[in-house]
Amino acid sequence: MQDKFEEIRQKALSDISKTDTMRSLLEIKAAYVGKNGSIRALLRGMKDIPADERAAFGKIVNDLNDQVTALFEDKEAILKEKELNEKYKSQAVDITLPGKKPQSGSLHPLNIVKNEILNAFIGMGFEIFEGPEIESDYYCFQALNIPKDHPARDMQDTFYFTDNILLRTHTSPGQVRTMEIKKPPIKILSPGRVYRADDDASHSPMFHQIEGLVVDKGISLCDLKGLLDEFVQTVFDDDTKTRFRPSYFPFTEPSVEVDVTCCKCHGEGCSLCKGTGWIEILGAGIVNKKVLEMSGIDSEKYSGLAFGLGIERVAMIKFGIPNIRTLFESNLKFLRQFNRR
Ligand code: FA5
Repeated sequence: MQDKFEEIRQKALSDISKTDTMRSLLEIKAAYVGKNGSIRALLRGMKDIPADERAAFGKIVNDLNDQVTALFEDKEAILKEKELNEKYKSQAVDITLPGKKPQSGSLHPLNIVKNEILNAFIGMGFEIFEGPEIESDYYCFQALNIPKDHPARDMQDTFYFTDNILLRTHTSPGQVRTMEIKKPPIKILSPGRVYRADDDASHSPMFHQIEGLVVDKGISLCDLKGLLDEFVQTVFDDDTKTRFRPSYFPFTEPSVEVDVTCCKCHGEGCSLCKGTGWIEILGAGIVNKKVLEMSGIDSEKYSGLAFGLGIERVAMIKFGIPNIRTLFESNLKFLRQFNRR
């Protein structure tokens, strides 16, 4: 019997030493110490052993079971470590390789310029008030002293949903909507998309404006000029010059247009500035008393200044972009130039 036990022990030792995967080790383990394994079979045979030898037999079989189990545990520990080392090796990172730069997006040039403009004015105490893109005829025109059939409507032909509902042509309705709900002193900016039936190198059917409105006691053209000069100094290069031209808007009186020197020719005259050396960036003026009154502001007590500037124009001048369409084409080669990261 002793020989048989020794034979099982030796066979187990040899099987275990030949095994080099966890899976086959578990299979062999089951064949020896598992429920149907050969050592368990010995224990089951105890009933055939004479009673006086049973205790000694049981002890020997249990010892054998412990020894073989210990052999399996040792091998299991070795194989586990081997598997772990292989896993580490296959997942190892070569830290000497150069890093892979992750692709990152960046702000669109129009957003860069918009933020710069807003920040310039926010620094002067302005708040932001946004109005709707789909507007009524009343807010877009009538409340701004542009009655139906007024010739000034021709300059802002737009896209109508019905006779009275349209895509706004400018951000100036923001002036009226603010004055209706806010009492002076008022100092707001109203940025957003606007739409017109326009299309050439410097005009797009959809573009962005920022409206500015200040209403308080004693606001004059001097305040408007000082404010816009300060803005141009903050947003453009030091050598950019400003020009104020008399103009006409039904909602301001007097009205001006502000030009800055052309980015491409620096005032010499080129195709971008149509030979004038100047590019218009905004319209402005002193808020017409009729507009103040229609919006519920006492025009005897208060006066206001307003301006509306085109973000695309400012971007074209700042970055030297000759055609407005470039800003809407989603050309990555163009856009990557503005990735400041
Ligand atoms: C207006 O829209 C007035 N609401 C501005 C204003 C506000 C005047 C408050 C007085 C008081 P204008 O049509 O000139 O004005 O447009 C203002 C600016 O928008 C222009 O100077 C130009 O920079 C830009 N702009 C106008 N049309 C286009 C277009 N089709 N594409 C791109 N930019 C445009």
